Amino acid sequence: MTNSQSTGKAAQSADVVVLGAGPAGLLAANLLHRGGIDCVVLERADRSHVQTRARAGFLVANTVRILDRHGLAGGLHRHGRQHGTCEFRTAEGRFRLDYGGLGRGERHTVYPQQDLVTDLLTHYLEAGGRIHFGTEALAVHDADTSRPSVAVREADGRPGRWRARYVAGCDGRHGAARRSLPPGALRHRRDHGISWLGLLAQAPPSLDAVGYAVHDRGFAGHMARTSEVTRYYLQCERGTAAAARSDEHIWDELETRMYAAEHGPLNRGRILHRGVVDFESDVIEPLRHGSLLLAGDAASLISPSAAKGANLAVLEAELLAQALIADLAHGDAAALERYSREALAHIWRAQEFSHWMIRLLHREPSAPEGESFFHESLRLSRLESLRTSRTHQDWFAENYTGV
Ligand code: RFL
Repeated sequence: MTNSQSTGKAAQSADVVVLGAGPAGLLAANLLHRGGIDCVVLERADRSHVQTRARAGFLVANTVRILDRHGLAGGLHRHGRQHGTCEFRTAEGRFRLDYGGLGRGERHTVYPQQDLVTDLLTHYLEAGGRIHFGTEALAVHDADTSRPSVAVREADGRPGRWRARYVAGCDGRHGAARRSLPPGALRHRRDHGISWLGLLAQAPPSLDAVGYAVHDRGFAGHMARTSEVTRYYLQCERGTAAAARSDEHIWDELETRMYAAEHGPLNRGRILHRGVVDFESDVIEPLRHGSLLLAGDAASLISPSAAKGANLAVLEAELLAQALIADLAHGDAAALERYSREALAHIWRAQEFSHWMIRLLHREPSAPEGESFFHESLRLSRLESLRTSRTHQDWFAENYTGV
């Protein structure tokens, strides 16, 4: 389709059209609007869906610094909780790492993603920012020109079109930005062959640490969200339906894998939400395709094993907004190329650590018959090194709390 095809409605316009109102899109829009750039956010979902979608919770220190720099961290300082300990459990016993006192001495702030999104949205609207909910981007056209456009389905179901100078693709892994990439765009992809059943439970945390349990039956994880809500993870077979197990069966399985008999029972409660995450990672390269730029999950998908996705989204959104402002307001035409290079360096660092965590926490799923003992022994040795080596612990802490 080309620009000239009629949609039956006059095209609307903005210098930057931002696709998606997740952490990446909303932070970019806040900074662009503040930088005097005419921008609009197009979001497929309605406002209440965006503000209640529970996903991430662990924010690294650099994310807090970025939000602080722009006066957007009020909510997380008021309600977020500092977190600096994780506990590894195995059949051999358990050990704790006070990572807040290791490496660079940085901690996590636990603050639910939906609250961060709500804060970013509130700031944006109060500053007079434009956003259209219920507006689905269908495709980005003419990204190889300086006058791209976005075909949309508007909230009333009618087709529409937005013209722009740049399109910021922050619409996640299934968004229109990825679908509109030119044929030459590279997608470096890895399927780890591992899946987690992610659970959100109406139950107080059961330990004052992130819990990582390595068990013969598979991985189990515990992460506090608030004083009343805890996230749990259970490794599951690929293709498992999220609803397949009863709440009771899930709690029994969590207690088995977290060695509750040895280390104490879990606080049980109603399971509020469950969803299966297949561990797939990918990186789109480059992140600039003419007038279309990618950030957040649209740029790179990262498994939740190291809790990096939302943190990368925030980092990339700041870099992208700064590059767009440099280009549009100051004529620095090279800024967007620099954005792609710089963001990719951060993405690959996070991918490497996330991949390392996957290998630490799971049996090697593709180990050929006869090699599983070898892989398993390497994994236990890796854990033992983490338990005993201060150098290894510092390396872990630096990567765990960084992006
Ligand atoms: P989002 O948050 O997916 O937002 C994209 C937005 O785009 C909209 N959209 C469209 N809008 C218009 N037109 C279209 N065609 C559209 N298609 C989609 C969507 O409705 C949505 O509003 O992407 P963004 O901004 O890049 O942010 C990425 C993060 O959300 C993601 O990486 C994290 O949630 C990953 N993640 C975690 N990251 C962390 O840093 N720390 C954590 O503790 C953490 N825990 C997690 C996680 C992800 C999880 N799941 C569900 C995969 C835990 C889980 C279970």
